[in-house]
Amino acid sequence: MIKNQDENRITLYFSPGACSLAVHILLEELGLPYRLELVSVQEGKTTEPAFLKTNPKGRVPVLDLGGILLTEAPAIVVYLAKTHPEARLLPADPMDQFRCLEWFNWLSSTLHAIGYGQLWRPARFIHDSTHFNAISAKGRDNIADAYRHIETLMAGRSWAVGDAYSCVDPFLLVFFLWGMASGFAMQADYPAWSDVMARVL
Ligand SMILES: N[C@@H](CCC(=O)N[C@@H](CS)C(=O)NCC(=O)O)C(=O)O
Repeated sequence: MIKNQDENRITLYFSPGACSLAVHILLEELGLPYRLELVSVQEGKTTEPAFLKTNPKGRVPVLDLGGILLTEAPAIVVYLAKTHPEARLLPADPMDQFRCLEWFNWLSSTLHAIGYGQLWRPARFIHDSTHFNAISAKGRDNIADAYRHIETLMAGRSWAVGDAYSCVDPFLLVFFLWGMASGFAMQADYPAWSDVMARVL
């Protein structure tokens, strides 16, 4: 049994603009009752002892399912998709389901943890602060490489996976919005991706 029996007790720990946005979108789409717990990344709240008791990894999102805690955005969105099959947030075709996992793994690791980690959190990669700018610059290049790849994958598509909206699409929106916030020319340089994201919005 994976379905939470008490959907009135869902709490999303989130930070505005963070990857928790993908979970937030899906909770809204599913029409589930939930409460929000703000843990501002900008204000360093994810590193405070009170929150580390909830998630020792010091990251949002966390979904509290009435006492059962789930972390990692891809795990949470797949949980929501699997426990609400009527919403068809995961494709029916098994190969397309693996395609979703392929997207999640690559977005979380290569783009999020490495690319954006280097750009925004160079201190995670080296102690010597004199190299921070160089690491951030390399992060920007890595993000641009990943964005080019996303654009290639999006060419001629309406949605990221298969022929319908899936839980991958709002996750991709997070990285699209981060691109806008980081000065990438999203519409001009990534028109196919922009079209899919306009559909998501
Ligand atoms: N692998 C995690 C990454 C979560 C993550 O890095 N969240 C960021 C916000 S997008 C965060 O909480 N950062 C807090 C910090 O860096 O202190 C996931 O996919 O949920």
